[in-house]
Amino acid sequence: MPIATGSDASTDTRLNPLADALADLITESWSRLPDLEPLPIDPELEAISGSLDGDDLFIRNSLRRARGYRKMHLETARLGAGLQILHCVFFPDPRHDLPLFGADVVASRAGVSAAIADLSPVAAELPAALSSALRQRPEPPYSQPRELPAWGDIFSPFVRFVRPVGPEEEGWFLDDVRLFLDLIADAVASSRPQASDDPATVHRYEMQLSYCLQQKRNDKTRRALEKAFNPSWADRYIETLLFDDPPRPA
Ligand code: BLA
Repeated sequence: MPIATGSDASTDTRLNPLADALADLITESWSRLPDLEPLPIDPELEAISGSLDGDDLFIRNSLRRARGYRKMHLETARLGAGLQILHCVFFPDPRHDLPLFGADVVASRAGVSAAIADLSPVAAELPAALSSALRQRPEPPYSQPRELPAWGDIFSPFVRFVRPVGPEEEGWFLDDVRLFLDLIADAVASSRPQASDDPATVHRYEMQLSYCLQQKRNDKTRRALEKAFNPSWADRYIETLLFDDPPRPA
């Protein structure tokens, strides 16, 4: 299977309209965060393209950091056989009492099968200001809510996990994500770091580590990557880019 990486990789990288709209929302949102900076990324992982069983295959990865967030990762991918993925995680700096933000959209030729987004806690609960804002959000009547898998105990009670049907429900999901991102922007604006050795910082670091460990139990991600590439490539990608263990706060 021919695979090109880095600057050799070029292909049509548009995705399903919901995934494209979310990618735009996320990049607009992170570009407004204070102290935004690019994070270095292995050129071999930044852009990957090739073909799989005659289908286009590509992955685009962007990495940023900002005040309060040590790593913000957006991936858009097409992994053959019509499988299209948007994957995003904002990993907080554990010195800040800020939630993880995660989103995943999986689409095939049959449409979007999974759209999930959450502000996930790194303490026993989300900060009170976030919970109270989220308790007041609209509850759109999605026709196909989905059940979380067992490893999904890392998500908050406000997680949205649906199979959105049609443009109206996709619009609701975009509104849900917009609210999550706006709440993050507000929380960043007023957040002040605690010391690296503060017990609250250490606990948030441990919670983030366990978030990564639980995400690595999602066999569906691993299998999709193994099929498009191979098991050892998939393992390296998951361990070094998607859910690498957070560095200890120092
Ligand atoms: C499900 N994720 C899936 C599925 C696939 C992928 C193929 C099955 C689709 C379905 O159940 O309808 C594949 N997701 C990928 C791949 C990447 C990816 C290859 O992100 C590559 C980067 N997953 C995440 C994040 C969240 C997440 C950040 O990476 C949530 C914040 C959630 N994906 C998630 C969940 C499921 C899923 C909860 C459903 C799992 C299940 O039902 O067992």
